[in-house]
Amino acid sequence: MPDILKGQTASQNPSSTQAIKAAFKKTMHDFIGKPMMTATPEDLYKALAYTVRSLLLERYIRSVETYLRKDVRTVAYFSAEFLIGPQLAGNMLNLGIMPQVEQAMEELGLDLSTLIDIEVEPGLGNGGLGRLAACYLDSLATLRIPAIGYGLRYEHGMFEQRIENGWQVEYSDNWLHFGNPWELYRPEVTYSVKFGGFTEGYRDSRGSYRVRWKPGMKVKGIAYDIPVIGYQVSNCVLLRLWQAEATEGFDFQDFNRGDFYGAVEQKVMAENITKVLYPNDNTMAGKRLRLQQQYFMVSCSIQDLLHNHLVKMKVKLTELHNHMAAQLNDTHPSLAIPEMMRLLVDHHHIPWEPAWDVTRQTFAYTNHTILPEALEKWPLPMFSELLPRHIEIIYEINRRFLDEVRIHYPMDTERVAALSLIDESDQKYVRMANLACVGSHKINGVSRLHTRLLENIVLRKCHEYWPDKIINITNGVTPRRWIAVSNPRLTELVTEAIGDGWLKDMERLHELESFADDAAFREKWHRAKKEHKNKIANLARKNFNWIVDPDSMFDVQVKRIHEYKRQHLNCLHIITLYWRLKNGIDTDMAPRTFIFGGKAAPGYFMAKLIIKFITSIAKVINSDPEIKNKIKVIFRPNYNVKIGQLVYPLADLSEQISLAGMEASGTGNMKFAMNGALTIGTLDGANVEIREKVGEDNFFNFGMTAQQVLDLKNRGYNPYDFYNRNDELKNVIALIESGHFSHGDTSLFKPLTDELKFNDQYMLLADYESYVKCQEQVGQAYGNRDEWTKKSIITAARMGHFSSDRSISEYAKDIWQVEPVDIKIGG
Ligand code: 26W
Repeated sequence: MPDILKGQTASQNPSSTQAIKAAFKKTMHDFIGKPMMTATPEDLYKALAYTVRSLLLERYIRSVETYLRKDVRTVAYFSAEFLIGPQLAGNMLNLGIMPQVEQAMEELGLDLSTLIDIEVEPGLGNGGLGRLAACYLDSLATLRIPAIGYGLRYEHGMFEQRIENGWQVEYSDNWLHFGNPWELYRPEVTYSVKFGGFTEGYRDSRGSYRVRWKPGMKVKGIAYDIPVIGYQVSNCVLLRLWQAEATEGFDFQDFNRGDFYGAVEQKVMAENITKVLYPNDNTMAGKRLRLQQQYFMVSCSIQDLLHNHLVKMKVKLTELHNHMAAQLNDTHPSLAIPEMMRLLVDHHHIPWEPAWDVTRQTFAYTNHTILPEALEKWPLPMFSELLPRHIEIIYEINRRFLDEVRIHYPMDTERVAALSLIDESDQKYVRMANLACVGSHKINGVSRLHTRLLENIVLRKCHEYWPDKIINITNGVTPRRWIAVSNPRLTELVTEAIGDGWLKDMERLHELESFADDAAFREKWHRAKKEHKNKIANLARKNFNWIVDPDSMFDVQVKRIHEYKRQHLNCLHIITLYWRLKNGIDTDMAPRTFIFGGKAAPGYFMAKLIIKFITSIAKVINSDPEIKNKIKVIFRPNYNVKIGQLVYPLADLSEQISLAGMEASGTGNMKFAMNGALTIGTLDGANVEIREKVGEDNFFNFGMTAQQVLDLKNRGYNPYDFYNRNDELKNVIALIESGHFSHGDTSLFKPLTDELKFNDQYMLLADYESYVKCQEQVGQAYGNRDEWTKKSIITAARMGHFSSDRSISEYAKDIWQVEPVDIKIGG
């Protein structure tokens, strides 16, 4: 027997150290095909990934078998983004093999954490919405709910951000360069997707009138499957991502005619569809390719669903809603509704009414934003040209719906116009949110405040028409990735204190509360954070040559850069402190390190200027000898899931300072707090509920409430009044205007200061004073280390509610009506 196979037969248990070691060697041999001595770090990572994947697949295959055999009710989660992050560590944790793998690697002379670090993450999402989808897959699997996530396999994910001369510069992301060991290529799972052309009516053999779509172009969608395993269960869910390919390699007729370029043109066009993720977060661009992406994803997915139910499970399509539930992650996949109607009516010849009943009972829609610029609407001419059959179906849905509305509200043309799927106020548009609302049986917001704003403002008319349709399900995040994987020190400490049940039942973190009064425990808690800060400070020095003091307070704001999130309010505070120190005020302040991270949409001028602003004040302040290291400002480039895992555990203070009423929920706020950071925040999104849970004493609240924001807007907001009234604010803005942070250039930040003084859409000046005062309280509180640690422990202990397991249980009960299914392994 070859040497590499020996260990494997010696051990019965495939998860034992010896078996893992043997499997690793065999993978090196079979899949990498190199002797260990010539293996690159990527080779070693990949060999381990395949080794772990093989254990995963055993459970995945058993899950699929069970689901098919039992014909279980399944959830289909539709999302244009799945920001799953690196897979290796999470998979090992959920499989419960971390210690054995570590040991096995050690015996092979390899360091596990170095291997984990090599993984390139798939950046298949922008921010909150994409990451939420990923947390939900982890919870679906952990709660043993049969599920499939449908999305797109973008060849280039979120761009890589570099900072050059203080500005953001975008580089294309090439996450597939070394291959993706977690995915299974499924060329046999392929569907054809049509675009353009025209429709025509005809009579079928029974004389019924039908419509047929003659497309102008066809594209192939190919499945790539990524199994996702739950924590300490054998259940797996599937993430199925579609990639676009040309129907033929290229057109041989063109080729033979000598038109080499024409021959590949179609291929290039088709394959463009899944080329790149649109890097816009909360802004609608109205680009044709984006609409193509959305339809491509939805068409492949619905065809796949119908195929699986009809062919594999022999379900009658009029019964489909009894066998599955489909969730739309925002409106990006809402074309699923007319696509389902098209397939049921045109292809399966189901009459309109029953088809509509099935469709509506199948879909539910989650709204993630109330920013008007993010609400998707497609210009009618573009939409009709690309999807001629779908526009007819949408018109038919609309006609029937509005007839119904007119019966309930005769003569109320304003209401009819507001509910219509077509915006006719100026140029015509298809309104995707209205489509999603009409075609769904439930609509949910993502925090209590957000849901209330949906009911009262954004979807008011819809709420009046269907008073029971809108519900709230507050977001959550998975404690497996965001505590256990990111923060092993804290995890160990918590587990030592209360056992390991909390990772599956996060409410059990409450048991930690009594430890807040235990001085020895507080010391350990403080040390866990401190050690992490030390480690990152060392890394920062090594990798970026940044000098940071681990004894200073780490004050962190990481998230997409957007005016409504108000990173520049944070900057105004930093400059206030700087101004005070320069003027001999507050010289005994506790030292602070301000850490920023986040990407700006490439076309969003103000957001990019905010990045330049942060890096510019960093440059001036960090090198000012008078500041004596009291303040350090750092912008960590290329913020992503991996960096998030490093950052959440090290924060002392979490900045959640959006203008109240703007942030639908926020999920970073949860990740910080469950790692023991205290929050400074407005009463926005889920902050409201976090504060309620952790207690007012453990949350630094400032600023206007959403109601006060509305009232002030209604009274007429004039930022200049606030500017005039506050001398310190005037000094701060004058300092920026003087060119102090821009080498004397007084024009660089003028767009920023002018916006604040004369328009201030996100009301920074109105909240400035309250923010600065609140920060003073934070500073004082940090001075009392023991009290701070107590608050930190209590905060983490009370965050159980924000586990995505709780969110998913609510979806399962209130929307999907699905039950857990047991998967048995090895028997
Ligand atoms: C059409 C362009 C576009 C792209 C992305 C519009 C809207 C989006 C997303 C909905 C933006 C997003 O990620 N929203 C965030 O969703 C999170 C998960 O629910 C919330 O926690 C955040 O508050 C919300 O901004």
